[in-house]
Amino acid sequence: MAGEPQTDCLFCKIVSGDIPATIVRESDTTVAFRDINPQAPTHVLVIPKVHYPDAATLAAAEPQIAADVLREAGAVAADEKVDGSGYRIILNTGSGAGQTVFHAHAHVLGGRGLQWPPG
Ligand code: DGP
Repeated sequence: MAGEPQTDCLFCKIVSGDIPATIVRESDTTVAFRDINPQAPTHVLVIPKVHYPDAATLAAAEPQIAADVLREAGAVAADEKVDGSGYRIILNTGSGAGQTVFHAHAHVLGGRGLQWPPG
């Protein structure tokens, strides 16, 4: 059922603690942890504790939790002190856009110059 933990979902297992991660922040509704394959000095993933396959689906079903994800992404940037120099929040949506884990997540990237447009 939408929103329920999925037994085959990697990020649900990080939420439950069954798979370890370097957690940098947690709120009632979200967890933020370092990406296993960082693309910048700061590369943190912010995920909702509830399972939805992507950010748009999350926002449609649980708009407050989607807002929580964005708020926490900003808080990560402040914690990491990349908010002053600029950072990027990325919501890859669909395999054609590079999404590989189908549990909604926001990438927070910073700590280096970021090119536009992204590849
Ligand atoms: P995306 O490509 O947008 O679906 O991003 C998924 C990210 O998840 C990718 O940058 C790598 C990261 N990732 C995959 N497996 C793990 C894991 O087991 N632990 C952590 N911390 N990150 C992971």
